[in-house]
Amino acid sequence: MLKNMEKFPNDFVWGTSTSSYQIEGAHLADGKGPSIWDTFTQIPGKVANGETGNTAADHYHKFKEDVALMAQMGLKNYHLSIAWSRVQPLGRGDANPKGIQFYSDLIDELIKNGITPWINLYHWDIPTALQLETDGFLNPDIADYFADYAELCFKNFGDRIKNWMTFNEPWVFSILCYGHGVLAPGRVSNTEPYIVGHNILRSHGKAVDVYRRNYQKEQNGKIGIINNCDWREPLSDSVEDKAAAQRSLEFFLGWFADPIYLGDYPDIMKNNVGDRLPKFTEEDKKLIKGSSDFFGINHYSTALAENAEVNKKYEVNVYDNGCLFEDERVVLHADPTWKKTEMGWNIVPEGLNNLLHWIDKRYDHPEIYITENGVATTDEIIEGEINDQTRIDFLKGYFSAAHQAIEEGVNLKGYFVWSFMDNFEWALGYEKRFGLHHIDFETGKRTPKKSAGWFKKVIASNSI
Ligand code: PNW
Repeated sequence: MLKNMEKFPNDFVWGTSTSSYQIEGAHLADGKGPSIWDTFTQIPGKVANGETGNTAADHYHKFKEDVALMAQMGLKNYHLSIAWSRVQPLGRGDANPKGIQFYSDLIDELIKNGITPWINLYHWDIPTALQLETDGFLNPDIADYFADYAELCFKNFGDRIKNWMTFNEPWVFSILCYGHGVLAPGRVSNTEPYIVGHNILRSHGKAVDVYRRNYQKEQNGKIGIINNCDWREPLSDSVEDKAAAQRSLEFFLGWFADPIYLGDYPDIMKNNVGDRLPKFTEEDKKLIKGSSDFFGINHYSTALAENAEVNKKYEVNVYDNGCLFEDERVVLHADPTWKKTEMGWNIVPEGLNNLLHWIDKRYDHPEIYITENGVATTDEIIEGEINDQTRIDFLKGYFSAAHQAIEEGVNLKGYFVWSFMDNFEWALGYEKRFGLHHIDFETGKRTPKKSAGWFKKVIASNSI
């Protein structure tokens, strides 16, 4: 027998993930306000081939067809995000009844098909009006606006939602959106990422407080946040490189998870970032510490970490997942034997196992959900079929690493594959396909890939 068939625990949650701007389209339909992605995609040069999410996979109009495809593959859990500007077009003030109706109908359709919705409130698409009028996440007042928006969602959907997530990947929204400027709103700064990150944590804390005080008891759900982190292996056995790997993990994940689980930013960040790292007030700390019922983690890759000599110039590739290089002082490398995905990301399944253990130890054995993991592949339709064996192999490797972590005692409760369907891959447009379902972006036609059939069997047998 193979390693006892790699059976997962009976209550293990298998699911898939998507996000609003990447799939919905209908960008100004039925009273929706523009978000910063609607604005950003209009700036020439920001997105590959000048593409936009104006139509995307047109999920807004095709959601029933999509839910039917989910049911067809035996999916029991689906993680989606709500577009803030669809339910509250200006980011504050009046709600948009048609936007609320859309998500309400989608939730009902999922439940009717035996699929549990997991809802993330923010996947990088703040309403443009709020951004322009208040500076969005640079302004501390965002915590109040976000908590109001969150409450609107708890009120309207909370009777049917048991799993809430406040933010997807604060690290990306801080570093790639405000540090390197490759994603909306495209700002480049070495100060703003820390302010934005700080205000995300404060907004998260406030929204969780509203939920816990006014809704959690009655609605009987859980609430948390989704962080992302790749694994860091030291480049060599030297003390310096080992410290570099640890430092890199603290800058990547510790930045957001330490305040929530340990009460403040990692010391290494306070040291290296100095005055540019904001400080929490006692009131902030009270709201943030202990504010996650589970640990959501998105994981895609691994890199080797080398200690950087201060003042030496290095090439920094943003999609290599560096932080702000001069603060982190780590240079990333790849082992030449590693295979890479279409994104250029290293495929290293044991990195997931290592990361899960790191989280387990540092944050005292939390309940963990992998809220995203997946791979971009070149998918060709041949006689109506898409044989994405590379995706299956990738997922097999990572599922197996997750299984090993569970056997070794990590409290991993679930795994969501990114993504249910091909979608708008941000600055890279439509070329990078992460879906278990192929989308023809010209016609809107959906085709399950071979990996969808394979994942169906994993779900049904609860084993790899
Ligand atoms: C995640 N990085 O983004 C997002 O949550 C998804 O919206 C996205 O489609 C998916 O991963 C695939 O890219 C990331 O550079 C983007 O480290 C960039 C990085 C990580 C995650």
